[in-house]
Amino acid sequence: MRILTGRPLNAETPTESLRSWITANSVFFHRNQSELITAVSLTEWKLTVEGEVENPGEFSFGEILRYPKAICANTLECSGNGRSLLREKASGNPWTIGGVGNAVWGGVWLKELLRIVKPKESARHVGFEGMDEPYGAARLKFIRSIPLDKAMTSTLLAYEMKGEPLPLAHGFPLRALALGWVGANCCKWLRKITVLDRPYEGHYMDQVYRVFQKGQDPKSGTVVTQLPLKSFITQPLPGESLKPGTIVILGTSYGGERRVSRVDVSVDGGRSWFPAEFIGPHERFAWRQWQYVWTVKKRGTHCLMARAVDSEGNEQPMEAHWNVLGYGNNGVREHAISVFIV
Ligand SMILES: Nc1nc2c(c(=O)[nH]1)N[C@H]1C(S)=C(S)[C@@H](COP(=O)(O)O)O[C@H]1N2
Ligand SMILES: [Mo]
Repeated sequence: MRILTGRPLNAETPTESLRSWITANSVFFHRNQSELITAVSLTEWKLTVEGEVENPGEFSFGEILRYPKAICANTLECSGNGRSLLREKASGNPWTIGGVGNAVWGGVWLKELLRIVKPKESARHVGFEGMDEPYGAARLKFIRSIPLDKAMTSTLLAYEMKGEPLPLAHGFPLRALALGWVGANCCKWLRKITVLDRPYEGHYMDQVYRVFQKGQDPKSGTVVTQLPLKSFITQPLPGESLKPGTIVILGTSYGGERRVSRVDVSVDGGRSWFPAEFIGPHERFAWRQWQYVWTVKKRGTHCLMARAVDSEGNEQPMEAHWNVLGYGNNGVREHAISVFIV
């Protein structure tokens, strides 16, 4: 993996490992605000659910396992993925394209637990708190909340990743997955869920994970929610030298809660476009892999691009909308790659 920072651990998936529909657990990207949890005792672990509810309570791991098991494919992406490709620099971890991965997760629907604790009329948001302890004197805890509607319709509490117990680095024993939404909404090492009458207020809600411009108060920016509509090329690699003949261009495409319905590929820097062919599974919240078979005779530099279109006809933008923290870089040009036919 490509390590961006060692403490906290932030590392991206190598491009070769993004070519299959399932990303192997061993190379799934890491994104942390705090020190990694090194051990969790399942017998001592419990999940507290409280706040604006009629029946606050605690759930042991055994109790969680007694709820009907749900299985769901979901592509998880860090909102900063692609940041280092932006033409104007933005602050944050320098992700290229590997701050994303797809897995089949097993767990329990959050709505099942919420039904037990019964949110009150006043309930609007659901806050998540993990076991990780923050760095620094400010001791800012990574606590974030999502709207009650998202929590009730499409949020999984996952304890399995690709049929294995959730790996420690990815949130063992239980993590939230707001399906189709960026990683910041997917709290790892869950220990407390608080139902709130408004969005949680705190550093990780108000100062970051918002889209804002220079001179603008971060708090007035939009909160990052679903993944941007995006596609990118995973084969060949940028700068690769290839022989003339048949070249299989591989890539992926996703759009959070949107459905990707087409991906177009250009091999001439965006002058002409041809539809790619989808390959592999097609699941609601998971990426769609695609291929484009390119026959090339002309030697020299070729600029390859991919562009996703969703079921409502929205197109991936040629250039992403820049923001101070560089979130959601889905620009076609920013993701273009050059290869050499020698
Ligand atoms: N408790 C906790 N949960 C967290 C984080 C964290 O630092 N602490 N980081 C979030 C962010 S920003 C992302 S992108 C995802 C990354 O999940 P992964 O490390 O399993 O890939 O976890 C999210 N959940
Ligand atoms: Mo993230």
